[in-house]
Amino acid sequence: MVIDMSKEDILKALADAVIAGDDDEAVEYAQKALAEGIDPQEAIVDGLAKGMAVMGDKYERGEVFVPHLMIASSALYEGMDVLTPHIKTDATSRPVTGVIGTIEGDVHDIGKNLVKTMMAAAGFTMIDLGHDVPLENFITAAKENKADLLSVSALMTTTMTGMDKISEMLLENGYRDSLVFMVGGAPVSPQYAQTVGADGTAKDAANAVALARELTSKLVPAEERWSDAKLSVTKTKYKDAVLKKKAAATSAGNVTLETAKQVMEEYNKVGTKGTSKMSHADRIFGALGDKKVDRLPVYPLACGVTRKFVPCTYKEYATMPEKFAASAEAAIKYLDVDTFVGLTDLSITSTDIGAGVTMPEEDTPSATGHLKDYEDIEIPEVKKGTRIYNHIQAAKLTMEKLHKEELNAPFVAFHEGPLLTLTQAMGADRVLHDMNTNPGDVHKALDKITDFIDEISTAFFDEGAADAICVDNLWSNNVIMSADQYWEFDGKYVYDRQLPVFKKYNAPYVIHNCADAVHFDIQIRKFGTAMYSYAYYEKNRDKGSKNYADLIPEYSDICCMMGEVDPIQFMNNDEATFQNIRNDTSKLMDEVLQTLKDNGRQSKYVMSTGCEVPPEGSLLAVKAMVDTVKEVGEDRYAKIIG
Ligand code: B12
Repeated sequence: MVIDMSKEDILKALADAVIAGDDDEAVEYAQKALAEGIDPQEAIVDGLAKGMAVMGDKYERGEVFVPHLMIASSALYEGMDVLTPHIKTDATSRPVTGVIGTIEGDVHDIGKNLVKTMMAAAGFTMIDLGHDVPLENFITAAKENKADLLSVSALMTTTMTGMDKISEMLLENGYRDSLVFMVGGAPVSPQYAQTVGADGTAKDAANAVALARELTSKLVPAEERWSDAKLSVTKTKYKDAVLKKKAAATSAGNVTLETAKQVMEEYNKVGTKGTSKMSHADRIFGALGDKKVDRLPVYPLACGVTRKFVPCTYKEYATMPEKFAASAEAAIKYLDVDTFVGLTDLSITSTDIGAGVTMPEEDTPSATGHLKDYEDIEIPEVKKGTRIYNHIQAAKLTMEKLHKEELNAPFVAFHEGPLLTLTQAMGADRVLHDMNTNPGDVHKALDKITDFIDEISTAFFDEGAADAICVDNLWSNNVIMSADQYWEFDGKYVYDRQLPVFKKYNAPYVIHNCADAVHFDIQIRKFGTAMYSYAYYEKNRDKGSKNYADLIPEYSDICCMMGEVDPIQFMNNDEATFQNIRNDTSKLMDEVLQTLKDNGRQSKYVMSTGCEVPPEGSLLAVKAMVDTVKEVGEDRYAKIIG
């Protein structure tokens, strides 16, 4: 019961409720504010939002993590739900109205949610369209709400191109001058924002709010901007610009298929480049064991992209064992890579425990239909009818093909780890939130899921379906959670329950993690991981993103690292890109070899990309990387390692 509080006390209590993430208190003090006649707008801005700002600052300093922000934002919204209906609005003083969403084909929504929350805390009315939003929905929602601001988020190079289409639709419909158009997400640069004709971008939520405030403050009243007359003038004004955009977008062709054909043609004419002194298997296992090799092994994570050698669709690659195996075989044959990692998508295990999956014909399947309750999780047996069973059959077939004498390449099977499976099944925002508010249920679910994961690894081993298994333990990301929290909700399940299975089969533990600032001490040192596929983000170096120069000295006594050429550039199919890839690969190889030498190692590194090459990427670009290692690798190896 709250009584006798000054206005300042109530505002402070509202801020504290958000900081503590206490939904009930946020509601209670919001009601108290109304009862005491405090202006609801003031209660939001000087109360709730102040609390959110404190949490935002702590997040920037690395003192709290994404789950804490989510809990704080839940309290913020509870309080706002009470206060917002009481805000007096007229046409001229209405709060900034923003539409936000993550673009079609993209399920990443953590960053988008943070931007939405911070904007709401700044007093904006935010209409959230969610993730995987069809492009036209952005346009319709903007018009229906006479929006001041349209904020579009994308986390993948493959989906960010939708921003240009949204821009085109804004011009075409005559809406462009009626709102501020902002784009954002990790791959979006200020240059890209400019190219698509957006008004701006920001690297994080706090900067997004500042920019949105500045840009929307210059707008004339909504009724004026969205009047039919204004829209019709704008439509005419941009007629030429629309035609130009449409012309530029005319079919770029199927890059993956075209480049696959070219690589095959070259192979049929001249075979593969270079002479090999060692087999693929000897080279990969050599690097794993730090033995002397002829050159460093190479494998850009060209998983689904090699389906175009078959050719087959991504859906077929992800669901039909013979297509999957044929893609792997073709990768070794035509590209001459040293291994194949059997990644199709990250939603196999979550589909099997009951979640929904979207399966586009030519893109990576994604987990979309989340379960309602943790109790809805049903662990199946690894048998016919499950996606993982199918995946194991695909792996068995691949083993037969890759072990043929002329190829002799090791196959690395791939499956999701415990926390990744759970976040895919329930939704990441839900799980990250519940880790703090409802940890018991999260642990119960993880407990069940770990049994399933262990059963899967066991089945791969028993069936002889892999030379090694790579587990995606994605959530070890120090922006998203602390080392302690990672340990509690993923690490200890891996350590106590998964690793004994790998030990039983005397198999190396291999991890793939494309996050930006990983808790390597747990994932490598504590787990005793034998091989680690990592991504490096130069711009997040200050936040803890690490490269070969950090990782080899620290972990090469136990672990063979595998990274870090940026896979995003493989989307482009032009000579300048190939040259960049050649330069990056060559430079990385020299520096890695020198660092290995300086640390008394002989070969513990695989030249790779930090994450998989996008499904629509260029196979000529992949070939440029592989050929560079093959052409100069032996010489450099001999020169530096001896
Ligand atoms: C977590 C994660 C996932 C989770 C997402 C869960 C969720 N609900 O969001 C899951 C496991 C589902 C996932 C799936 C996949 N992922 Co993922 N994932 C990541 C990861 C590790 C972190 C992203 C994140 O949440 N960061 C933390 C938040 C706080 O930061 P943020 O999103 O950048 O947002 C901030 C800013 O960008 C900005 N911002 C964001 N939006 C906006 C909007 C506006 C208007 C403005 C102004 C600013 C702004 O403000 C935000 C807050 O400060 C990234 C790697 C990375 N470091 O980015 C890969 C990454 C994005 N994923 C990647 C890939 C490839 C995939 C998959 C295809 C993997 C697969 N084979 O299945 C699938 C995609 C499925 C699909 N169709 O979408 C690649 C994308 C590569 C590419 N082609 O561009 C990345 C970059 C990893 C890599 N190194 O290659 N992933």
